[in-house]
Amino acid sequence: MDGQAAITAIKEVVGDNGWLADAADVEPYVNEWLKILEGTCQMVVRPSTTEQVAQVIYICHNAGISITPQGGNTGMVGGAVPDGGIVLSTERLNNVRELDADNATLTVEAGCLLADVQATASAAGFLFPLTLASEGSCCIGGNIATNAGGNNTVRYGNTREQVLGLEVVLPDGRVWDGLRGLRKDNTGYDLKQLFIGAEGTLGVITAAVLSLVPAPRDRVTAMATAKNWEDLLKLFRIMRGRLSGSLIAFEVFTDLGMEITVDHIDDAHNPFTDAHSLYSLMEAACYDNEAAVREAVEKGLGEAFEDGIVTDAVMAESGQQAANLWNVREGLPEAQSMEAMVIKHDVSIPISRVPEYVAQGGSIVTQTIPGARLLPFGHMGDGNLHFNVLQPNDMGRDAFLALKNGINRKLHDLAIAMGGTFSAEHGVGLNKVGDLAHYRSDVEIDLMARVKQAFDPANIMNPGKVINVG
Ligand code: FAD
Ligand code: 2HG
Ligand code: ZN
Repeated sequence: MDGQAAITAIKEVVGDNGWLADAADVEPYVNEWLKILEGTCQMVVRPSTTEQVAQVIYICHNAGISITPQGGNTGMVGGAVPDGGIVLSTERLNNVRELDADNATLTVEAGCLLADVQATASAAGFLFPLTLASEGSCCIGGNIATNAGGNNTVRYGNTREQVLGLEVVLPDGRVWDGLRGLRKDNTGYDLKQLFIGAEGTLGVITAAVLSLVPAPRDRVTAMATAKNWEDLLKLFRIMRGRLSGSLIAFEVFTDLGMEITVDHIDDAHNPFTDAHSLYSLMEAACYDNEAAVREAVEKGLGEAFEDGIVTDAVMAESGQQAANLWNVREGLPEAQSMEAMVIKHDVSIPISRVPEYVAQGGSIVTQTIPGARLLPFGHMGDGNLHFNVLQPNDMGRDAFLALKNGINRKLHDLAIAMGGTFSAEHGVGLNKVGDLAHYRSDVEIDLMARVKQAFDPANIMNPGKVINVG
């Protein structure tokens, strides 16, 4: 089938509501929200059933048309930005298929918004623990494809830990039905793990069985301030020691983060009157005895205060106050984009080395881009820092972005030298293909390339992302 006949056939499969080709309609699907990468595609295809996805991919396979899977297009590394071919949007694949309360599982289609997955779990007395600032616009299929991390990794792990089964359309159009809701299943290779975090390079995830946990009866949320990163680490150790599995989030950010978020985000307010260098936002879940968890948080903060580790602290007294504290943290990604052009980093290092990374990384930034504003923040409880660099006020966009590869390499080298990684939770996508090739061993690259070739020998599934083959 030639290219034009294939496009016509795809339109017939999905019907009139299932495709977009006008430039204005296609625009939100080809450009990323960070406004750096701009892509192109022949058409956006929006199938509404797994069977339609399979037929579309079968046609593409036969005609050699490349496919860029896309959920909410909120990714940070350009993985959903197309370079020709079709964008396969999952936005109409958004049914909840089953909630099995006794099994504590939820089976959903890939295009369900993460916020809707959370709400469905919550309505049944469960928690779906994946929590990110983009939850109102990202899709569960995108979360699985990127193995998203977010704010609760310290307690519940990443997306991978929440997935029990998958349904996937393979690059040749076959459907793999792996929708098993089992906690034990040692039957050969665990295929679903290959698709989780593959960023759409091995197939299109169409549905998933998610593992749920009981909803906490209550939460204790507090924000504390500190003078330096060593003290933040000490505070984390105190809270982890007192709360153990009840500690579900330990997030951090700097004074610059507080300043720009309060400036740009309507619902974000600084709960402190004095100026502080560093902030930590912590949350503990209460399953049984709310008073005991609250007391543990109070005692931890009291101990840290007496030892001069924290300089001030507030504890939320209501759900609304807790939400207010979270608004500051959750507003950070958007506030940065409103403030300046940002060169982002998503490194992970052993938690013990976070202060050292910030000190050495800070010197690198100062030397490499004089005048740049450094904004390290993120998920200190799991060792994942967004070591972001904001455009200097007196430097133009293009001049700043020209420095991106150089600063990336230096900060990634530093993370690797400390036993860390260059991508903790955002993935490789398009932006970090060179990093993967540079930092991963020949053995790893060889194995990854062979996995890609085994699943997608024609290289039509999100080509050019994660790993370059052929
Ligand atoms: P997209 O951006 O549409 O796609 C991401 C990748 O997955 C692409 O490679 C795409 O091809 C592939 N893909 C999408 N759907 C499928 C599918 N059904 N089958 C196969 N492949 C598919 N990430 C974190 O890890 N932690 C955070 O705390 C976090 N916070 C964020 C906050 C904001 C404000 C924003 C904008 C983003 C944030 N992200 C975070 C980044 C992003 O990874 C997540 O938002 C989310 O996991 C991406 O989901 P999506 O549906 O938007 O995927
Ligand atoms: C977060 O933790 C996201 O808020 C976004 O991962 C990070 O803006 C960023 O760089
Ligand atoms: Zn993050």
